[in-house]
Amino acid sequence: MKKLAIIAISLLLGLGLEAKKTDLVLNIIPEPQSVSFGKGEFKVKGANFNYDSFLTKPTVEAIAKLADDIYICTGKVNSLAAATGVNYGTPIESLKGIFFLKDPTLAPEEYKIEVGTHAMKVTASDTNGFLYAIATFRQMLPVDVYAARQIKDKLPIPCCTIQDKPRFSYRGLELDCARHFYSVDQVKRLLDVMAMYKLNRFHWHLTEDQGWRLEIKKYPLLTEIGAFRSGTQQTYERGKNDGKRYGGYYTQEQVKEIVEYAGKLGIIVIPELDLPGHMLAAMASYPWLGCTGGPYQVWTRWGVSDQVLCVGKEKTFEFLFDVLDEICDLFPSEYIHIGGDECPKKEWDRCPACTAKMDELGLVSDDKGTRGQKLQNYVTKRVQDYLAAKGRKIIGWDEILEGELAEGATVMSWRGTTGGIKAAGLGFDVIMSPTTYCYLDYKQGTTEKDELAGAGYPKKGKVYDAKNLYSYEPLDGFDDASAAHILGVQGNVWTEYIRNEDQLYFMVIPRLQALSEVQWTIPANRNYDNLVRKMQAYHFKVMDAFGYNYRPL
Ligand code: TNX
Repeated sequence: MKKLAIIAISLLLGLGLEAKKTDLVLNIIPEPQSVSFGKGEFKVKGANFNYDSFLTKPTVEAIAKLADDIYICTGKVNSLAAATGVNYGTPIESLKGIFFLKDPTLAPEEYKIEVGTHAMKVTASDTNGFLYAIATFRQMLPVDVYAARQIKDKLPIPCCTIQDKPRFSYRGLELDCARHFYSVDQVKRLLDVMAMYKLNRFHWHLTEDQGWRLEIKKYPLLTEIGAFRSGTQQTYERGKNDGKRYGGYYTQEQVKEIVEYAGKLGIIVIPELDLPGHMLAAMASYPWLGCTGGPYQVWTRWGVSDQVLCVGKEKTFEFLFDVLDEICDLFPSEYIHIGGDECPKKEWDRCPACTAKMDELGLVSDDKGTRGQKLQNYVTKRVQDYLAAKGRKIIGWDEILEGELAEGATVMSWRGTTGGIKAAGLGFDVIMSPTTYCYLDYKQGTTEKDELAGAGYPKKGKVYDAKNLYSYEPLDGFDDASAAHILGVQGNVWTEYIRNEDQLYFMVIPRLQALSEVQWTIPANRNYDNLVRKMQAYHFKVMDAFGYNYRPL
């Protein structure tokens, strides 16, 4: 009898242990580089937070925010204090509480989390490393912590060691705030969700044919006139618009606020001044910027305009340099995006000033490129040199590669991957953002909602959903030498058909999470089914808690 009882008890215990084992799944997105589990768990509720004196202010602020959120959730204070007498080398066995300690031997953005039964030890060498450790830490806590809902739980975290670092250093998302305008608070909300998934570059598309969104003190008409259009194309029909005035812009103060906000989240804001095409809003404000002198109108339709900047006139360059001066004062980013995409050369070919410029420069059409393309090369080079003198580098869409591109430029490959492969082969750094995978404005399916918010461009039948994005392998097609030039991957959110936040997040989530694993996770750890599981088990609930819309999987 006794024997039987013992067998039964051990069986039960055994089953219990089995159940515990299957509990040991984390829901972290992007999937970390390595996770190994130990025995037991650490209880976060009421644990003291300690940080060493080497941490930066944003790191300490992020730690304090985490402690606050846990307090709201558990009702028990997690005191915050300077750690004394310990450093990153102190073994976890001799720690009690939660420790944030700088480990200078770790790479930029790398972090490590050790969880023992009595302590958690978090180490990194820089601010971003700690921010990512904290992002991961949060994802090991119940969704309620995000929602700041009281749960009176002990908040157990399984004992484990996580070692993590990004695969690519440039992990971007672009938002087009020109086709549709997003307020300061709305931009901040996007930055928040980017930070949750360890993205670190916000490419801010601020100027377009359909609207100029950045206050420039020297040229006030850019926002007085250029920030507003008289109507908006609402369907896929080019000729029709709703006839309603639409617009908005960011003051320089607001821009500073966003740059600072992003900085605290570990995100660098890269502004885009799209030139010499996509400039109608500026030309409507200052008609002398165009070849014919106008009049021009802020565009009410989508597509590519033949009307582009007149680059035969010096005055146009004065304008560009003045604008870039103000941009450089506002954005500390080393990289400035200068666009360069979709610039038809028709007007240049019949403009006296532009043709005179081509002659003066001795430009001839040959197998390297047309005269027009070479004129664009000249524009790119002048802008590049101007920015270089200010210590800045340029990024341009892959059209800047046509003709001849000067050393030091970074190419953003959007028309598939060929531009990126060619550029890297020539020794240029590249950021991969191919339409085939990374265009978050492309339709994810065939429901009515997909129709409403999705761009009309992609071929019928092709579905650009999270699964398609997830299948993207950025190194495909690159040889080893060229692969070293890939700085990273970016998702683009063009907003011709994305008119509000609801549609925005329907398009962005869960493709953003899929993108984050393409950018961060090593291929061996990528698994789409696991991403779906993590989304269902945890992340959609997080999105609900924060009120982000999404497209269910
Ligand atoms: C192409 S991507 C564009 C954008 C459009 C987008 C729509 C790029 C450099 N240019 O102006 O918004 O397609 O998907």
